[in-house]
Amino acid sequence: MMPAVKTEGNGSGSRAPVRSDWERSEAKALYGLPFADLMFQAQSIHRANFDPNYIETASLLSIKTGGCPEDCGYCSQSAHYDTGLKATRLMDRDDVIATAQSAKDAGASRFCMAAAWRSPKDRDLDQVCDMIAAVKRLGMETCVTLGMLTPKQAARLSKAGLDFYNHNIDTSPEFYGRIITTRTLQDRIDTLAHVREAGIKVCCGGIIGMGERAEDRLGMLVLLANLPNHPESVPINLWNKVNGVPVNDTAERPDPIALVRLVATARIMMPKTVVRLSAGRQYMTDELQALCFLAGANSLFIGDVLLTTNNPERDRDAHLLHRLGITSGLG
Ligand code: SAM
Ligand code: DTB
Ligand code: SF4
Repeated sequence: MMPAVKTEGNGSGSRAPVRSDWERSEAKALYGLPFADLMFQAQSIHRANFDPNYIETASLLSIKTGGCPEDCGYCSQSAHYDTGLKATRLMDRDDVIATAQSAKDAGASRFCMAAAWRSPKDRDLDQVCDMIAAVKRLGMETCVTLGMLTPKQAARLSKAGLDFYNHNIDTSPEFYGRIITTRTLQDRIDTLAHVREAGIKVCCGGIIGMGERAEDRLGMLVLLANLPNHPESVPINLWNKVNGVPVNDTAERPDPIALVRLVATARIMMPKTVVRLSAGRQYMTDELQALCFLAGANSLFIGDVLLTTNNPERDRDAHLLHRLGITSGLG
């Protein structure tokens, strides 16, 4: 029997199947194809759905840093570990707006505001809603990541004009419990459903390089691709080293070719999703990033810092994209 497919137009006349019934064996078979065959499939799908010579640029700001009650074993902001990070209060709205304007001037089209909360308190949400409305007035797309949300909170964010909510599944169902114990994968899936229900676009991905197996990375992609709707945006983060967190004991930098294979597999499984090469780009050569773009990655975080860790400098990114003939907010 043929698998269930949803077919969606993409505005370019080409129609690609969007499936939500991926088996892990199928993901493995794609991932294990001879490299040239995998890349050809990924590129064909990429070109049918996106301009292959354009990359989206987003900028991040930590609006409330550190002191987080969750125990995510990779994170500099968890209060469970001594990472040397100083916790801060929620930033002032005017400082956030000024930073968003600078990000826009530097070439970002989306501004992502992140807070180290398990979930927002209602009075915090008032302030974040204000920030969202103000950033939108600058003409930028907005994204926030605030932890778990109730349906009511998601509706409030939607009303404030929020475009995207970032909430990652982080890893495979099997590996998840080795990394986080204070909230379950199901908690995260519930929040994603509330975000969807409120009409906000979903940004959801995960991290590699924490000591998981290739099988876990594929399990993460299968989980993402089998959500009731594919996330509009999938960030793939390479773990950015942070001293003092448990992931240091297991972390292993993935083989660069394995990263390219993973991006290509994500592109094939989620043909209309924007795949963001997120944290960890400072460990990647220009050539590796170029291969990831060929495999279907079409979004980047720009700016010298992510939340608490480093990102490649703007000039390096601008030079790389220029050499590749890729247009973006960087010029
Ligand atoms: N506290 C909120 C939450 O976890 O939902 C939002 C902020 S949290 C920093 C957003 C995501 O950043 C995490 O889910 C994780 O995937 C990613 N992240 C955090 N620390 C990271 C690191 N050191 N390297 C790579 N990605 C990281
Ligand atoms: C995501 O997947 N990556 C971003 C964003 N969502 C919020 C965060 C990366 C954080 C890297 C570690 C840090 O700078 O603290
Ligand atoms: Fe808190 Fe988010 Fe860091 Fe987890 S990833 S410790 S929830 S800030």
